[in-house]
Amino acid sequence: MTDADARIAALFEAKSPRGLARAISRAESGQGAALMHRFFGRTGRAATIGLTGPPGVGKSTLCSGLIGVARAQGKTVGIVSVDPSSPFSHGAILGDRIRLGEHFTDPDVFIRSMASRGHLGGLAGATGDAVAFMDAFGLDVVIVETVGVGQSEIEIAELADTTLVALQPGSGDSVQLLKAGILEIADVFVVNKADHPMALQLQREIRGMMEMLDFSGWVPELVATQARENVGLDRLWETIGRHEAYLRESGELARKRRSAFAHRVRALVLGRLEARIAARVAAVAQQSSGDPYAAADEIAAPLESVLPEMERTALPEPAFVTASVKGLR
Ligand SMILES: Nc1nc2c(ncn2[C@@H]2O[C@H](COP(=O)(O)OP(=O)(O)OP(=O)(O)O)[C@@H](O)[C@H]2O)c(=O)[nH]1
Ligand SMILES: [Mg+2]
Repeated sequence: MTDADARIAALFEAKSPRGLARAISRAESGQGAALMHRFFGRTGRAATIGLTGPPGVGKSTLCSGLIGVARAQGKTVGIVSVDPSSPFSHGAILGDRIRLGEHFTDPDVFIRSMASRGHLGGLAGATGDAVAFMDAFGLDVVIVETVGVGQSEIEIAELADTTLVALQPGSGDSVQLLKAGILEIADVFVVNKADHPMALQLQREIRGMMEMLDFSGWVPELVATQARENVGLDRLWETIGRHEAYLRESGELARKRRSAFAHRVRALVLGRLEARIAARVAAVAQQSSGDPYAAADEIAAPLESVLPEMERTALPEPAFVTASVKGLR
């Protein structure tokens, strides 16, 4: 452990939020390994909640509401707000400062905005580390907010115990949801902006789509909220609590966390390999006159000889996918 890490670790031990903030910064710059070795053993206590949904649906406002409910119960809260599309997060930080207003000055609420692009292991790397450090620090609840733009919401479902998918009425074709694979990852659907005239219609559409699926175990619940007016947040919190209880009682929690662990390991390993082969891929692509398979062989064959026992096996089904389309299986 370097001197810098030792100083951070001492602050962290002393429960200083600066220690936590710096540990996350180390992880963001790809240098969090030593601190993670030190503190990972303390993780596993926090309830982790992923909150995803399209831009502007009200995720930050919902976060603010959930913080309010959790704080009223005396729980400490960590928020990781991820912008998966940008290497910079200044805009996101300013936006969240407005939405999360009062909570910014609460010493029992720790808020961190981060960009995830370009970090080792992508979202799973940087965000996963931030969640783990908050958990090890002793925060009771950790919420990860991320804009749903393709892969990011799937990643959140891999990492969090409970995944909330927020949707807003009147935003268009519900078939988009099906195609985006969002139905399969939601433990709880949040129809926010329930004051909107199309809100009931959206709830009907979600229920209609759920009828086309078979669920093994937990059946996603639907909660309508008006985050800006603080309506429905208690119910949402109760629903999250029910899902957590279900995970614990069914033994699903342990399975899910093992799967999350594997996901992070895979992302870190692939991230390291990617960094090492990037230059070679570019060089081979420049020179190659053959097809992509031949070019890939040129790079991968030496690696495969180092990992001789590596067999082609099907990737395991992620633990968070518990729904299947009726009639397909
Ligand atoms: N009408 C209505 N507006 C709401 C409600 N909840 C939030 N809003 C508004 O929706 C806008 C977006 O809210 P945010 O909480 O920033 O949404 P977000 O999903 O975090 O947005 P990004 O992080 O930019 O993707 C704000 O103007 C909120 O005041 C609600 O229940 N009803
Ligand atoms: Mg937001």
